[in-house]
Amino acid sequence: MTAQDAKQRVALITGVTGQDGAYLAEYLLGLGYTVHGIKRRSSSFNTARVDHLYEDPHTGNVPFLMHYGDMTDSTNLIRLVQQIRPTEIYNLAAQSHVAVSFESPEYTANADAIGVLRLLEAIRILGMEKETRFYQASTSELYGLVQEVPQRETTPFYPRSPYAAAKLYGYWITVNYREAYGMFASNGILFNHESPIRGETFVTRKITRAVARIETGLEQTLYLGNLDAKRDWGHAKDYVVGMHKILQADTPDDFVLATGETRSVREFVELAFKEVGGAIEWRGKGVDETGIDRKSGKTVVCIDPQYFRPTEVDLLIGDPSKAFKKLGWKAQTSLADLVKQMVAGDLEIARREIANGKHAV
Ligand code: NDP
Ligand code: GDR
Repeated sequence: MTAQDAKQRVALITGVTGQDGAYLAEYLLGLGYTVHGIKRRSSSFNTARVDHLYEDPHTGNVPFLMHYGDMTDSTNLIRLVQQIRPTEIYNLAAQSHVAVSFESPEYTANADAIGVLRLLEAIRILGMEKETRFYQASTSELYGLVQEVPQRETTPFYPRSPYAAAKLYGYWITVNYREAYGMFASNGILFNHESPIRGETFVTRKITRAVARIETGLEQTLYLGNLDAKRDWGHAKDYVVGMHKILQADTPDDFVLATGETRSVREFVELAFKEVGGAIEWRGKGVDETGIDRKSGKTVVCIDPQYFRPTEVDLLIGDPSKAFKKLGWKAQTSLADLVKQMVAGDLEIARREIANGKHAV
């Protein structure tokens, strides 16, 4: 790509205030794109992850702009696509929490399923099918109940939550618009990816945050649900590179992005405590299982059944070989390095809180 090409590239990112949106915006700006992001109206600030990218538009032509919008509002999406005329749309916006989708299934379907349709229709209504490439944030949750391991592009789907069922619609409507209208519309089937800016209620960040807070005395116990679930965890920074590659391919297609390795939640807990010199010894079984830190002799992990899900996804492990062969994409960060970065980030936050007057329990 020449510098001239890059100048004319305009990306629209939905979900720009989320983990992936922030990393992708930064990555595309680095490539010379003009990046537009959609943020939701909120009663408090919700742009912390992208504030460092912001420049005052009054100062002239700035490469990063944000607009209010919502995946549940078609008129808003049509107007934004019309104004921005993006050459690439990355649809990352979603109610992305699996457990929350059991509490808010209808809203999840509206944002995560019909929201995809709204964006695809916006492209079609505006006659931009040949002008705009479309990326859909599909997920390993589509595989759900284990049919085959490792999971690849041809593995049958079996969703296990309202979130996964909504994402299934998003996956297939993307394929359908590609086939029906010749659109460059592709799915990235991404396995779990984490980072120091991961949302605090996803299990990895919940663990690293608790480890930091226990280590600094701000908290005593980490409450978790199913410790046996296994996930293929990578670093979000690596995965946004894959999203971009998917839209630069010669033809639209669907790709698994994963590391090819899997670990249990229990193993993740052990790795995180190891970062602060701890060593977890597990005692008991089921809801009575506890984790004792040999370093302090204290019970630092307990089970709280409220975190169990009505239906669980037991084992995810992806086969990223198609993405490697066709796009040259490969996960770069090891799990050990990811855990190290996340614990270090959360220690910094905990120490800042203490410096600002928060007291240990
Ligand atoms: P986050 O939860 O961090 O971010 C989700 C983003 O979507 C936020 O910007 C959020 O806004 C926005 N959003 C939520 N609902 C709406 C709505 N109705 N209208 C407009 N924006 C909305 O998710 P991630 O960054 O981790 O994930 C990005 C995408 O990739 C999601 O679609 C997710 O389902 C999917 N995915 C994620 C994986 C992962 O492991 N991270 C793996 C596979 C797929 P706000 O900040 O205001 O809440
Ligand atoms: P997941 O991520 O459901 O895989 O979806 P999450 O981190 O929420 O759960 C992973 C596994 O950990 C178990 N678990 C707990 N989970 C949470 N959140 N909190 C707990 O206390 C807890 N205890 C155990 C869960 O039961 C589960 O098995 C993520 C999201 O980013 C989706 O948007 C994305 O599509 C998929 O990853 C791929």
